[in-house]
Amino acid sequence: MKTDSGLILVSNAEPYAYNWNEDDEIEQEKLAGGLTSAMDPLLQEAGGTWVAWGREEADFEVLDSENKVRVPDENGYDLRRLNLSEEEVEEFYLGFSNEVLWPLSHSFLERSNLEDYRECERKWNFYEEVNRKYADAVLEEYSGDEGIWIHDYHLTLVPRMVREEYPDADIAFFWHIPWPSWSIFGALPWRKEVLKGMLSSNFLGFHTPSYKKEFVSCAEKAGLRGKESNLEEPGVGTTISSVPLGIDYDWFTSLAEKDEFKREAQDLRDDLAAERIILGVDRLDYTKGIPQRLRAFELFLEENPEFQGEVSLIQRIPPSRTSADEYQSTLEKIERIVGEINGKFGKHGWTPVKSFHRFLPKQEQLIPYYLAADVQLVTSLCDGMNLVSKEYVATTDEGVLILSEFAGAAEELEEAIQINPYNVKETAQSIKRALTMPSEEKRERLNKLKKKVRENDLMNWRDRFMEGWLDK
Ligand code: GDG
Repeated sequence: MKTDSGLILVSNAEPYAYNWNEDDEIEQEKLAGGLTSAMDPLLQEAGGTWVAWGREEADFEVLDSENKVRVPDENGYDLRRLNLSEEEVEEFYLGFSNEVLWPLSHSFLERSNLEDYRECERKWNFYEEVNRKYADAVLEEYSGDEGIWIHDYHLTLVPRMVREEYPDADIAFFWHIPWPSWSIFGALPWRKEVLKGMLSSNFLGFHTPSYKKEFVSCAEKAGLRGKESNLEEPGVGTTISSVPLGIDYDWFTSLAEKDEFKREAQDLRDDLAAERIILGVDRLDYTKGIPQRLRAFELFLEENPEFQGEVSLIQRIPPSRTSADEYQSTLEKIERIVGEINGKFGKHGWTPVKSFHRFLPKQEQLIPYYLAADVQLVTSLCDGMNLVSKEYVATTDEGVLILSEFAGAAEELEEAIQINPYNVKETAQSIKRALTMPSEEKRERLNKLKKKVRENDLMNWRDRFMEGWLDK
Protein backbone atom coordinates (compact mmCIF):
# COMPACT_ATOMS: atom_id res chain seq x y z
CA MET A 1 0.00 0.00 0.00
CA LYS A 2 1.32 3.41 -0.90
CA THR A 3 0.64 5.05 2.47
CA ASP A 4 2.50 8.29 1.74
CA SER A 5 -0.03 9.37 -0.83
CA GLY A 6 -2.95 9.21 1.56
CA LEU A 7 -6.16 7.28 1.48
CA ILE A 8 -9.36 7.27 -0.48
CA LEU A 9 -11.91 5.80 1.86
CA VAL A 10 -15.25 4.69 0.44
CA SER A 11 -18.37 3.81 2.39
CA ASN A 12 -22.07 4.22 2.04
CA ALA A 13 -22.46 5.91 5.43
CA GLU A 14 -21.06 9.40 5.79
CA PRO A 15 -19.21 10.41 8.95
CA TYR A 16 -20.75 13.92 9.20
CA ALA A 17 -24.10 15.30 8.17
CA TYR A 18 -25.36 18.87 7.83
CA ASN A 19 -28.80 20.07 8.83
CA TRP A 20 -30.61 23.38 9.32
CA ASN A 21 -31.15 24.35 12.93
CA GLU A 22 -34.00 26.40 14.40
CA ASP A 23 -32.18 29.65 13.62
CA ASP A 24 -31.86 28.67 9.97
CA GLU A 25 -28.17 28.04 10.28
CA ILE A 26 -26.41 24.98 8.97
CA GLU A 27 -25.07 22.71 11.66
CA GLN A 28 -22.64 19.84 11.40
CA GLU A 29 -23.54 16.59 13.11
CA LYS A 30 -21.34 13.56 13.68
CA LEU A 31 -23.18 10.40 12.78
CA ALA A 32 -23.54 7.11 14.70
CA GLY A 33 -22.66 3.67 13.50
CA GLY A 34 -19.80 1.33 14.10
CA LEU A 35 -18.12 2.03 10.78
CA THR A 36 -18.07 5.81 10.91
CA SER A 37 -17.12 6.05 14.56
CA ALA A 38 -14.17 3.74 13.87
CA MET A 39 -12.89 5.27 10.65
CA ASP A 40 -13.26 8.99 11.34
CA PRO A 41 -10.32 9.28 13.78
CA LEU A 42 -8.18 7.28 11.37
CA LEU A 43 -8.84 9.55 8.43
CA GLN A 44 -8.34 12.64 10.57
CA GLU A 45 -4.88 11.32 11.30
CA ALA A 46 -3.93 9.92 7.88
CA GLY A 47 -5.57 12.60 5.71
CA GLY A 48 -7.20 11.98 2.34
CA THR A 49 -10.70 11.82 0.93
CA TRP A 50 -13.79 10.01 2.15
CA VAL A 51 -16.40 9.23 -0.52
CA ALA A 52 -19.90 8.66 0.86
CA TRP A 53 -23.57 9.22 0.27
CA GLY A 54 -24.88 12.63 1.41
CA ARG A 55 -28.30 12.01 2.84
CA GLU A 56 -29.16 14.94 5.07
CA GLU A 57 -31.06 18.14 4.31
CA ALA A 58 -28.17 20.56 4.06
CA ASP A 59 -25.46 18.12 2.97
CA PHE A 60 -25.22 19.56 -0.52
CA GLU A 61 -25.37 23.19 0.60
CA VAL A 62 -21.87 23.07 2.05
CA LEU A 63 -20.02 21.46 -0.87
CA ASP A 64 -17.49 23.10 -3.15
CA SER A 65 -17.50 22.74 -6.93
CA GLU A 66 -15.93 19.26 -6.61
CA ASN A 67 -18.71 18.06 -4.29
CA LYS A 68 -16.41 18.18 -1.28
CA VAL A 69 -16.35 19.71 2.17
CA ARG A 70 -13.59 19.55 4.79
CA VAL A 71 -14.60 17.75 7.98
CA PRO A 72 -14.74 18.08 10.90
CA ASP A 73 -13.03 21.43 10.17
CA GLU A 74 -10.28 22.95 8.06
CA ASN A 75 -7.66 20.71 9.71
CA GLY A 76 -9.53 17.55 8.83
CA TYR A 77 -9.99 15.70 5.55
CA ASP A 78 -12.14 16.00 2.40
CA LEU A 79 -15.57 14.45 2.42
CA ARG A 80 -16.84 13.93 -1.12
CA ARG A 81 -20.57 13.40 -1.31
CA LEU A 82 -22.61 11.38 -3.73
CA ASN A 83 -26.21 12.23 -4.38
CA LEU A 84 -28.62 9.28 -4.68
CA SER A 85 -32.10 9.66 -6.16
CA GLU A 86 -35.13 8.57 -4.15
CA GLU A 87 -35.42 5.49 -6.31
CA GLU A 88 -31.76 4.61 -5.80
CA VAL A 89 -32.18 4.94 -2.05
CA GLU A 90 -35.23 2.71 -2.18
CA GLU A 91 -33.76 0.00 -4.41
CA PHE A 92 -30.02 0.07 -3.75
CA TYR A 93 -29.87 1.07 -0.10
CA LEU A 94 -33.10 0.00 1.55
CA GLY A 95 -33.65 -2.68 -1.09
CA PHE A 96 -30.70 -4.79 -2.11
CA SER A 97 -28.28 -3.73 0.65
CA ASN A 98 -30.56 -3.71 3.66
CA GLU A 99 -33.35 -6.09 2.69
CA VAL A 100 -31.29 -8.71 0.87
CA LEU A 101 -27.59 -8.61 1.78
CA TRP A 102 -27.98 -7.55 5.43
CA PRO A 103 -30.37 -10.35 6.47
CA LEU A 104 -28.50 -12.90 4.34
CA SER A 105 -25.19 -12.00 5.95
CA HIS A 106 -26.76 -12.29 9.38
CA SER A 107 -28.12 -15.73 8.40
CA PHE A 108 -31.76 -14.59 8.33
CA LEU A 109 -32.39 -16.22 4.96
CA GLU A 110 -36.15 -16.04 5.33
CA ARG A 111 -36.01 -12.24 5.77
CA SER A 112 -33.95 -11.66 2.66
CA ASN A 113 -36.88 -11.45 0.20
CA LEU A 114 -35.23 -13.87 -2.21
CA GLU A 115 -38.48 -15.65 -2.91
CA ASP A 116 -39.49 -12.85 -5.29
CA TYR A 117 -36.82 -13.16 -7.94
CA ARG A 118 -38.06 -10.39 -10.25
CA GLU A 119 -38.23 -7.87 -7.45
CA CYS A 120 -34.77 -8.86 -6.25
CA GLU A 121 -33.38 -8.59 -9.73
CA ARG A 122 -34.67 -5.03 -10.03
CA LYS A 123 -32.95 -4.17 -6.74
CA TRP A 124 -29.79 -5.89 -7.91
CA ASN A 125 -29.74 -3.78 -11.07
CA PHE A 126 -29.87 -0.64 -8.96
CA TYR A 127 -27.19 -2.05 -6.70
CA GLU A 128 -24.89 -2.45 -9.70
CA GLU A 129 -25.70 1.05 -10.98
CA VAL A 130 -25.03 2.74 -7.66
CA ASN A 131 -21.81 0.77 -7.15
CA ARG A 132 -20.80 2.17 -10.55
CA LYS A 133 -21.52 5.70 -9.29
CA TYR A 134 -19.24 5.13 -6.33
CA ALA A 135 -16.54 3.64 -8.53
CA ASP A 136 -16.74 6.66 -10.85
CA ALA A 137 -16.33 9.05 -7.92
CA VAL A 138 -13.31 7.08 -6.71
CA LEU A 139 -11.79 7.13 -10.18
CA GLU A 140 -12.19 10.90 -10.31
CA GLU A 141 -10.36 11.29 -7.01
CA TYR A 142 -7.67 8.76 -7.78
CA SER A 143 -4.28 10.06 -8.89
CA GLY A 144 -2.78 6.60 -9.34
CA ASP A 145 -1.00 6.56 -5.96
CA GLU A 146 -3.43 6.50 -3.08
CA GLY A 147 -4.52 3.40 -1.25
CA ILE A 148 -8.24 2.81 -1.87
CA TRP A 149 -10.06 1.43 1.13
CA ILE A 150 -13.64 0.31 0.51
CA HIS A 151 -16.06 -0.60 3.26
CA ASP A 152 -18.89 -2.99 3.71
CA TYR A 153 -21.73 -4.80 2.07
CA HIS A 154 -23.21 -1.89 0.12
CA LEU A 155 -20.16 -1.64 -2.11
CA THR A 156 -18.97 -5.14 -2.98
CA LEU A 157 -18.70 -4.42 -6.71
CA VAL A 158 -16.58 -1.28 -6.43
CA PRO A 159 -13.17 -3.04 -6.15
CA ARG A 160 -13.70 -4.81 -9.45
CA MET A 161 -14.97 -1.68 -11.18
CA VAL A 162 -11.89 0.26 -10.07
CA ARG A 163 -9.58 -2.63 -10.93
CA GLU A 164 -10.92 -2.74 -14.48
CA GLU A 165 -9.68 0.82 -15.00
CA TYR A 166 -6.50 0.55 -12.94
CA PRO A 167 -5.12 -3.00 -12.92
CA ASP A 168 -2.38 -1.99 -10.46
CA ALA A 169 -4.52 -0.03 -8.02
CA ASP A 170 -3.97 -0.81 -4.34
CA ILE A 171 -7.37 -1.80 -3.03
CA ALA A 172 -8.42 -3.00 0.41
CA PHE A 173 -11.89 -4.01 1.50
CA PHE A 174 -13.24 -4.43 5.02
CA TRP A 175 -16.42 -6.38 5.67
CA HIS A 176 -18.08 -5.10 8.86
CA ILE A 177 -20.83 -7.63 9.33
CA PRO A 178 -20.83 -11.42 9.71
CA TRP A 179 -20.08 -13.67 6.77
CA PRO A 180 -22.57 -16.55 6.57
CA SER A 181 -22.11 -20.16 5.55
CA TRP A 182 -22.47 -21.30 1.93
CA SER A 183 -25.87 -22.87 2.70
CA ILE A 184 -27.10 -19.29 3.26
CA PHE A 185 -24.89 -17.16 1.04
CA GLY A 186 -25.08 -19.66 -1.82
CA ALA A 187 -28.80 -18.85 -2.13
CA LEU A 188 -27.97 -15.44 -3.56
CA PRO A 189 -28.52 -15.51 -7.34
CA TRP A 190 -25.69 -12.95 -7.75
CA ARG A 191 -23.29 -14.72 -5.42
CA LYS A 192 -20.53 -14.96 -7.99
CA GLU A 193 -20.67 -11.28 -8.89
CA VAL A 194 -20.46 -10.28 -5.22
CA LEU A 195 -17.55 -12.63 -4.56
CA LYS A 196 -15.68 -11.60 -7.67
CA GLY A 197 -16.14 -7.97 -6.78
CA MET A 198 -14.67 -8.46 -3.32
CA LEU A 199 -11.88 -10.70 -4.61
CA SER A 200 -10.72 -7.90 -6.87
CA SER A 201 -9.22 -6.30 -3.74
CA ASN A 202 -5.59 -6.88 -2.83
CA PHE A 203 -6.46 -7.19 0.83
CA LEU A 204 -9.74 -8.37 2.22
CA GLY A 205 -10.47 -8.13 5.95
CA PHE A 206 -13.11 -9.69 8.22
CA HIS A 207 -13.66 -9.29 11.95
CA THR A 208 -13.07 -12.91 12.96
CA PRO A 209 -11.34 -16.10 11.81
CA SER A 210 -14.78 -17.77 11.52
CA TYR A 211 -16.10 -15.19 9.02
CA LYS A 212 -12.88 -15.45 7.05
CA LYS A 213 -13.18 -19.23 6.98
CA GLU A 214 -16.78 -19.08 5.78
CA PHE A 215 -15.86 -16.56 3.10
CA VAL A 216 -13.01 -18.70 1.77
CA SER A 217 -15.28 -21.72 1.76
CA CYS A 218 -17.95 -19.72 -0.19
CA ALA A 219 -15.32 -18.59 -2.70
CA GLU A 220 -14.25 -22.19 -3.15
CA LYS A 221 -17.80 -23.45 -3.51
CA ALA A 222 -18.43 -20.77 -6.13
CA GLY A 223 -15.36 -21.95 -8.02
CA LEU A 224 -13.28 -18.89 -7.10
CA ARG A 225 -10.40 -20.32 -5.15
CA GLY A 226 -8.60 -17.70 -3.04
CA LYS A 227 -5.58 -16.30 -4.81
CA GLU A 228 -6.22 -18.22 -8.00
CA SER A 229 -9.51 -16.43 -8.38
CA ASN A 230 -7.59 -13.37 -9.43
CA LEU A 231 -6.04 -15.17 -12.36
CA GLU A 232 -9.20 -14.30 -14.18
CA GLU A 233 -9.12 -10.82 -12.72
CA PRO A 234 -6.97 -7.97 -13.93
CA GLY A 235 -5.33 -7.66 -10.48
CA VAL A 236 -2.92 -9.79 -8.49
CA GLY A 237 -3.75 -12.21 -5.67
CA THR A 238 -6.02 -11.38 -2.76
CA THR A 239 -4.91 -11.79 0.83
CA ILE A 240 -7.84 -12.67 3.05
CA SER A 241 -7.38 -11.96 6.72
CA SER A 242 -9.18 -11.64 10.02
CA VAL A 243 -8.52 -8.30 11.66
CA PRO A 244 -10.96 -7.71 14.55
CA LEU A 245 -11.91 -4.05 14.82
CA GLY A 246 -11.06 -2.25 18.06
CA ILE A 247 -12.10 1.03 19.68
CA ASP A 248 -10.18 4.15 20.69
CA TYR A 249 -9.55 2.83 24.19
CA ASP A 250 -7.71 5.86 25.54
CA TRP A 251 -10.45 8.22 24.40
CA PHE A 252 -13.04 6.25 26.36
CA THR A 253 -10.91 5.89 29.50
CA SER A 254 -10.02 9.57 29.58
CA LEU A 255 -13.68 10.56 29.30
CA ALA A 256 -14.58 8.10 32.03
CA GLU A 257 -12.45 10.19 34.42
CA LYS A 258 -14.40 13.40 33.86
CA ASP A 259 -16.39 14.68 36.83
CA GLU A 260 -19.22 15.97 34.67
CA PHE A 261 -19.85 12.47 33.29
CA LYS A 262 -19.63 10.94 36.75
CA ARG A 263 -22.23 13.44 37.94
CA GLU A 264 -24.49 12.67 35.00
CA ALA A 265 -24.16 8.96 35.73
CA GLN A 266 -25.32 9.62 39.27
CA ASP A 267 -28.26 11.69 37.96
CA LEU A 268 -29.31 8.77 35.79
CA ARG A 269 -29.37 6.49 38.81
CA ASP A 270 -31.29 9.03 40.88
CA ASP A 271 -33.89 9.55 38.14
CA LEU A 272 -34.63 5.85 37.96
CA ALA A 273 -34.75 5.38 41.71
CA ALA A 274 -32.85 2.13 41.13
CA GLU A 275 -29.92 0.74 43.09
CA ARG A 276 -28.50 -1.15 40.15
CA ILE A 277 -28.59 -0.54 36.41
CA ILE A 278 -28.43 -2.88 33.45
CA LEU A 279 -27.69 -1.27 30.11
CA GLY A 280 -28.39 -2.05 26.48
CA VAL A 281 -27.24 0.15 23.56
CA ASP A 282 -28.22 -0.97 20.07
CA ARG A 283 -29.40 0.49 16.81
CA LEU A 284 -33.01 -0.43 16.19
CA ASP A 285 -32.48 -3.66 14.26
CA TYR A 286 -33.90 -7.15 14.55
CA THR A 287 -30.39 -8.65 14.64
CA LYS A 288 -29.70 -7.01 18.02
CA GLY A 289 -32.11 -9.30 19.90
CA ILE A 290 -33.80 -6.53 21.91
CA PRO A 291 -37.08 -8.44 22.45
CA GLN A 292 -35.13 -11.47 23.75
CA ARG A 293 -33.23 -9.16 26.12
CA LEU A 294 -36.43 -7.64 27.45
CA ARG A 295 -38.00 -11.05 27.97
CA ALA A 296 -34.88 -12.20 29.82
CA PHE A 297 -35.08 -9.17 32.12
CA GLU A 298 -38.77 -9.85 32.68
CA LEU A 299 -38.05 -13.46 33.64
CA PHE A 300 -35.23 -12.33 35.90
CA LEU A 301 -37.61 -10.00 37.78
CA GLU A 302 -40.25 -12.71 37.97
CA GLU A 303 -37.90 -15.32 39.36
CA ASN A 304 -36.05 -12.96 41.69
CA PRO A 305 -38.68 -10.74 43.32
CA GLU A 306 -36.10 -9.42 45.79
CA PHE A 307 -34.63 -7.44 42.87
CA GLN A 308 -37.94 -5.75 42.01
CA GLY A 309 -37.66 -2.07 42.88
CA GLU A 310 -33.86 -2.45 42.92
CA VAL A 311 -32.75 -2.99 39.34
CA SER A 312 -33.68 -1.14 36.15
CA LEU A 313 -32.85 -1.82 32.55
CA ILE A 314 -31.92 1.21 30.47
CA GLN A 315 -32.24 0.49 26.79
CA ARG A 316 -30.82 3.04 24.35
CA ILE A 317 -32.06 2.46 20.81
CA PRO A 318 -30.71 4.99 18.31
CA PRO A 319 -32.70 4.78 15.08
CA SER A 320 -31.35 3.08 11.97
CA ARG A 321 -32.29 3.74 8.39
CA THR A 322 -34.30 0.69 7.45
CA SER A 323 -37.56 0.60 5.53
CA ALA A 324 -40.39 2.36 7.32
CA ASP A 325 -42.33 -0.92 7.75
CA GLU A 326 -39.40 -2.84 9.16
CA TYR A 327 -38.56 0.02 11.51
CA GLN A 328 -42.11 0.40 12.68
CA SER A 329 -42.70 -3.28 13.33
CA THR A 330 -39.45 -3.73 15.29
CA LEU A 331 -40.20 -0.59 17.30
CA GLU A 332 -43.79 -1.58 18.03
CA LYS A 333 -42.73 -4.99 19.21
CA ILE A 334 -40.16 -3.50 21.58
CA GLU A 335 -42.54 -0.87 22.92
CA ARG A 336 -45.24 -3.45 23.53
CA ILE A 337 -42.90 -5.59 25.61
CA VAL A 338 -41.54 -2.57 27.52
CA GLY A 339 -45.14 -1.55 28.27
CA GLU A 340 -45.99 -5.06 29.48
CA ILE A 341 -42.99 -5.25 31.81
CA ASN A 342 -43.50 -1.78 33.26
CA GLY A 343 -47.21 -2.48 33.69
CA LYS A 344 -46.53 -5.76 35.46
CA PHE A 345 -43.74 -4.72 37.84
CA GLY A 346 -43.55 -0.91 38.07
CA LYS A 347 -44.18 0.56 41.54
CA HIS A 348 -43.42 3.50 43.87
CA GLY A 349 -41.65 5.67 41.35
CA TRP A 350 -39.46 2.77 40.18
CA THR A 351 -39.48 2.08 36.43
CA PRO A 352 -38.25 -1.40 35.51
CA VAL A 353 -37.39 -0.56 31.88
CA LYS A 354 -36.60 2.82 30.48
CA SER A 355 -36.02 3.00 26.73
CA PHE A 356 -34.58 6.01 24.95
CA HIS A 357 -34.95 6.38 21.20
CA ARG A 358 -33.14 9.62 20.62
CA PHE A 359 -29.84 9.52 18.84
CA LEU A 360 -27.24 11.34 20.95
CA PRO A 361 -25.44 13.85 18.73
CA LYS A 362 -22.10 13.22 20.44
CA GLN A 363 -20.80 9.77 21.12
CA GLU A 364 -19.33 10.94 24.42
CA GLN A 365 -22.88 11.42 25.68
CA LEU A 366 -22.97 7.65 26.04
CA ILE A 367 -20.25 7.77 28.70
CA PRO A 368 -22.58 8.51 31.65
CA TYR A 369 -24.67 5.51 30.62
CA TYR A 370 -21.64 3.23 30.53
CA LEU A 371 -20.53 4.64 33.90
CA ALA A 372 -23.93 4.22 35.51
CA ALA A 373 -24.33 0.61 34.40
CA ASP A 374 -23.50 -2.26 36.74
CA VAL A 375 -24.10 -4.67 33.89
CA GLN A 376 -24.02 -4.30 30.13
CA LEU A 377 -26.32 -6.75 28.38
CA VAL A 378 -25.58 -7.57 24.73
CA THR A 379 -27.99 -10.10 23.25
CA SER A 380 -27.32 -9.80 19.50
CA LEU A 381 -28.73 -12.74 17.56
CA CYS A 382 -25.89 -12.21 15.11
CA ASP A 383 -23.46 -9.27 15.06
CA GLY A 384 -20.30 -8.63 13.05
CA MET A 385 -18.29 -7.39 16.03
CA ASN A 386 -20.34 -5.22 18.44
CA LEU A 387 -18.35 -2.18 19.43
CA VAL A 388 -20.56 -1.12 22.32
CA SER A 389 -19.39 -4.13 24.33
CA LYS A 390 -15.80 -2.95 23.94
CA GLU A 391 -16.74 0.65 24.74
CA TYR A 392 -18.36 -0.50 27.97
CA VAL A 393 -15.32 -2.54 28.97
CA ALA A 394 -13.07 0.48 28.38
CA THR A 395 -15.30 2.86 30.35
CA THR A 396 -16.62 0.95 33.34
CA ASP A 397 -14.74 0.64 36.62
CA GLU A 398 -16.43 -2.38 38.08
CA GLY A 399 -19.11 -3.51 35.66
CA VAL A 400 -19.92 -6.96 34.31
CA LEU A 401 -20.38 -7.67 30.60
CA ILE A 402 -22.94 -10.22 29.47
CA LEU A 403 -22.26 -10.94 25.83
CA SER A 404 -24.01 -12.94 23.16
CA GLU A 405 -21.87 -15.74 21.81
CA PHE A 406 -23.16 -14.73 18.38
CA ALA A 407 -21.41 -11.35 18.40
CA GLY A 408 -17.99 -11.28 16.73
CA ALA A 409 -16.61 -9.71 19.94
CA ALA A 410 -17.29 -13.00 21.77
CA GLU A 411 -14.31 -14.61 20.01
CA GLU A 412 -12.03 -12.14 21.81
CA LEU A 413 -13.92 -11.27 24.98
CA GLU A 414 -13.94 -14.72 26.54
CA GLU A 415 -14.06 -13.37 30.10
CA ALA A 416 -17.51 -11.88 29.59
CA ILE A 417 -20.44 -13.98 30.75
CA GLN A 418 -21.37 -15.47 27.41
CA ILE A 419 -24.95 -16.39 26.61
CA ASN A 420 -27.10 -17.82 23.87
CA PRO A 421 -29.58 -14.95 23.44
CA TYR A 422 -32.34 -17.32 22.29
CA ASN A 423 -32.08 -19.05 25.66
CA VAL A 424 -33.99 -16.46 27.65
CA LYS A 425 -33.80 -18.52 30.82
CA GLU A 426 -30.02 -18.71 30.64
CA THR A 427 -29.82 -14.94 30.08
CA ALA A 428 -32.11 -14.32 33.07
CA GLN A 429 -29.85 -16.48 35.23
CA SER A 430 -26.79 -14.66 33.90
CA ILE A 431 -28.29 -11.33 34.94
CA LYS A 432 -28.57 -12.63 38.49
CA ARG A 433 -25.06 -14.04 38.32
CA ALA A 434 -23.70 -10.70 37.13
CA LEU A 435 -25.50 -8.75 39.85
CA THR A 436 -24.33 -11.05 42.62
CA MET A 437 -20.80 -11.68 41.35
CA PRO A 438 -18.15 -11.32 44.09
CA SER A 439 -16.02 -8.16 43.68
CA GLU A 440 -12.84 -10.12 43.22
CA GLU A 441 -14.20 -12.16 40.32
CA LYS A 442 -15.63 -9.01 38.74
CA ARG A 443 -12.28 -7.27 38.96
CA GLU A 444 -10.38 -10.22 37.61
CA ARG A 445 -12.65 -10.62 34.60
CA LEU A 446 -12.76 -6.91 33.89
CA ASN A 447 -9.00 -6.52 34.08
CA LYS A 448 -8.52 -9.28 31.53
CA LEU A 449 -11.16 -7.79 29.27
CA LYS A 450 -9.67 -4.31 29.56
CA LYS A 451 -6.25 -5.64 28.67
CA LYS A 452 -7.60 -7.21 25.47
CA VAL A 453 -9.62 -4.19 24.43
CA ARG A 454 -6.65 -1.91 25.14
CA GLU A 455 -4.14 -4.08 23.30
CA ASN A 456 -6.34 -4.50 20.28
CA ASP A 457 -7.52 -0.91 20.12
CA LEU A 458 -8.41 1.09 17.03
CA MET A 459 -4.86 2.22 16.31
CA ASN A 460 -3.57 -1.30 16.66
CA TRP A 461 -6.31 -2.53 14.31
CA ARG A 462 -5.43 0.17 11.81
CA ASP A 463 -1.74 -0.79 11.99
CA ARG A 464 -2.47 -4.48 11.62
CA PHE A 465 -4.79 -3.84 8.72
CA MET A 466 -2.23 -1.62 7.02
CA GLU A 467 0.56 -4.14 7.66
CA GLY A 468 -1.51 -6.90 6.07
CA TRP A 469 -2.27 -4.60 3.16
CA LEU A 470 1.36 -3.42 2.83
CA ASP A 471 2.71 -6.95 2.92
CA LYS A 472 0.80 -7.65 -0.24
C1 GDG B 1 -21.82 -2.48 12.42
C2 GDG B 1 -21.94 -3.98 12.73
C3 GDG B 1 -19.73 -3.87 13.88
C4 GDG B 1 -24.67 4.12 19.70
N1 GDG B 1 -25.65 4.96 20.08
C5 GDG B 1 -25.22 6.20 19.80
C6 GDG B 1 -23.95 6.12 19.23
N2 GDG B 1 -23.63 4.81 19.18
C7 GDG B 1 -22.36 4.27 18.65
C8 GDG B 1 -21.69 3.35 19.64
C9 GDG B 1 -20.88 2.45 18.71
C10 GDG B 1 -21.70 2.43 17.42
O1 GDG B 1 -22.65 3.49 17.49
C11 GDG B 1 -22.46 1.11 17.22
O2 GDG B 1 -21.55 0.12 16.82
P1 GDG B 1 -21.82 -1.44 16.93
O3 GDG B 1 -20.58 -2.13 16.57
O4 GDG B 1 -22.27 -1.76 18.32
O5 GDG B 1 -23.03 -1.81 15.96
P2 GDG B 1 -23.50 -1.41 14.42
O6 GDG B 1 -23.94 0.01 14.35
O7 GDG B 1 -24.53 -2.42 14.07
O8 GDG B 1 -22.19 -1.60 13.51
C12 GDG B 1 -21.20 -4.30 14.02
C13 GDG B 1 -19.62 -2.43 13.40
O9 GDG B 1 -20.40 -2.20 12.21
C14 GDG B 1 -18.18 -2.03 13.12
O10 GDG B 1 -17.60 -2.85 12.18
O11 GDG B 1 -19.13 -3.95 15.15
O12 GDG B 1 -21.25 -5.68 14.28
O13 GDG B 1 -23.30 -4.38 12.83
O14 GDG B 1 -19.63 2.99 18.44
O15 GDG B 1 -20.92 4.10 20.52
N3 GDG B 1 -23.23 7.19 18.87
C15 GDG B 1 -23.81 8.41 19.06
N4 GDG B 1 -25.06 8.57 19.57
C16 GDG B 1 -25.80 7.50 19.97
O16 GDG B 1 -26.94 7.67 20.45
N5 GDG B 1 -23.13 9.51 18.70
